[in-house]
Amino acid sequence: MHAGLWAALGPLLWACGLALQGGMLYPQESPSRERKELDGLWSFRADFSEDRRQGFELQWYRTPLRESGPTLDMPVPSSFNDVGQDRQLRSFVGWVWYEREVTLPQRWTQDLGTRVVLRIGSAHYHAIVWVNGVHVAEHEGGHLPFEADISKLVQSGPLSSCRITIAINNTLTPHTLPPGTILHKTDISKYPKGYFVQNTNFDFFNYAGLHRPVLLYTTPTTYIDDITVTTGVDQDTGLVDYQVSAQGSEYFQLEVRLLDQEGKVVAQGTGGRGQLQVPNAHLWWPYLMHEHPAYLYSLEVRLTAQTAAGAVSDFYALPVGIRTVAVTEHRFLINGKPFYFHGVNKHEDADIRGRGFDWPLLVKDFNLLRWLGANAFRTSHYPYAEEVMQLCDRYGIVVIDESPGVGIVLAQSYSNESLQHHLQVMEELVRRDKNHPAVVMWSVANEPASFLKPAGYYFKTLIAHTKALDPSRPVTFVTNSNYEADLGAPYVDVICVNSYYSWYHDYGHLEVIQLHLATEFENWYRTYQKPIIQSEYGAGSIAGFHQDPPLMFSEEYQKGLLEQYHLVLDQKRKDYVVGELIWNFADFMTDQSPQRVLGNKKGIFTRQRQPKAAAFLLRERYWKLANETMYHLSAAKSQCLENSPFSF
Ligand code: GCB
Repeated sequence: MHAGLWAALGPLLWACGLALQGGMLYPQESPSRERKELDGLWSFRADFSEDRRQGFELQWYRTPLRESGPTLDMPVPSSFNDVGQDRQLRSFVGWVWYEREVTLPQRWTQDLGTRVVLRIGSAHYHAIVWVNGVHVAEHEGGHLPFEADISKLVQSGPLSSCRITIAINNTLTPHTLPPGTILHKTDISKYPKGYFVQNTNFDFFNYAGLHRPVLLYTTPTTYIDDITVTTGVDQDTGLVDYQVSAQGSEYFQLEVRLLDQEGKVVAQGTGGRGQLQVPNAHLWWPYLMHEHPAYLYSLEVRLTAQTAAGAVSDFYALPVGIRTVAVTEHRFLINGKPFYFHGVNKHEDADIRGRGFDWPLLVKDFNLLRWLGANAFRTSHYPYAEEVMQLCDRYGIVVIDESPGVGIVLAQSYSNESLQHHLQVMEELVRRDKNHPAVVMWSVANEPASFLKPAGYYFKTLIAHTKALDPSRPVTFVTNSNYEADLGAPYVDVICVNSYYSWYHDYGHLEVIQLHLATEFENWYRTYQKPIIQSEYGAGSIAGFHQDPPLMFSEEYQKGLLEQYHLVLDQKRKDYVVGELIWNFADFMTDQSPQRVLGNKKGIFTRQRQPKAAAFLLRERYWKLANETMYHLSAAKSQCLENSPFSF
């Protein structure tokens, strides 16, 4: 949080039971830090008992899991749903148990000057963690990291290994994000005793498990806990405001150095906060907006402290992109230049691994984004893995960073309990992603029932809180409401609107799109005078289905629908439309329903990342948009040609 604001708001947030303790710096190796990844096979058991609580009653965390019953091998990271052949496990709702024995380096268990931390990148949804049978952490929320300092546990005995047990429950309630409800079917003439199903109001499969890397890392016992960087530009000088906090001792010194990509020190400072000035700074530009996009400096932070055990040092290097973001009545500006989002909405979703993090998939997706000429995506509908955000920084792919606030449609989900949780999730999200130059806007929700009465207060509070946490970025939520009924719209900086003309209504009638869309844009702009992003639009198509004249679900219909949208977008982007994000990058899995054919087929790529006809259409359009609208374009394009493995 910005220092001044923290001073003003901190006590208030604490009073509300909010404000997180400690930072959440991405674990990295440095001369003072080590890490040990725990990816691979874990032991696993789903608790199929009627109330799903047998694991707690029999204390499965007390002894190795294999001693309390049969276990399965479960890969981490991965969703547990699609790796097996068991239909009941695929749709399981309740507690599942993961366990892993880890051998620790001797130094970690014997050197009392070493702090050992267990970090879980994401456990969907509610997780409880034990180490050697001792409770060490509990976390709610399926898409953000959490940690436990386990030094005392691993340093207290002769053991050179530890046993990590993680119980995870994917049950959603009206107060979780996303919300959901459990429906008990009590008519025993039709359903077995105790039968229940989970209902949700979002359109993706509720994958569960340990979705992101689990790891152990070390720091010294006096350590750099958090770093916050915001950047500005004054003519040719880059301004880097930094704030560093430390834990473990009150007596320490901090030194910071900013290095350019050649390793040259361009600015330095001392103390916990300050401003670094970088003459002739290389700015961080989005992909296709500059001949050298995504320039990253490295902020090297060094802590030194005198402790009872002697001198201690800690080092952390944070990538820093110097850039500014601003919103006017009709433009979105990056480094003072109009920026037009031409990109996609994604999901973390793939065959077999479900929502599990996977490097080959990640690299493939970024190669496809660059092939497409996409300069942006929205993390629909939850925060993505930290490794994804890091690649966005490195490649210059601009991000609208969305919370898991999707499917907020029940009145109960606007209660104070829900709001408090949503505020907490925004804090966790901002804490994790605040230093990524690629993140240019926060999205607090997707398609909430923002016409319901409590929505006005809810979004006013949520957006104000997010802005207080991070005054350097605009805030929005994504709506599909009518402009007149939307009670949250007055509080957003940018109107992000989803529409599905000629798909969910006027089926097959592509000819109505232009009028519908133009009227809608005009209404929103006249009412709010804020820039607009077409944050979703699209049509389903089944790869290989062809029909001419186009019929729904053919590749031709998907293409034809996009073309109609593009005609209007081309008109309105001259005025106040500042972006278009296709729904969706790739086909993805959903719950089963008569509307979905093995998932949602609105991808321009298949789930296996092969292009449909629409991908070629968009590729042509995005490169054309880059040519027309981007700053210093000719230079940018030749640079891309040089650097890219593809021919454009
Ligand atoms: C939407 C939702 C998205 C759905 C999409 C669709 O408005 O935001 O989650 O998947 O429509 O395909 O219906």
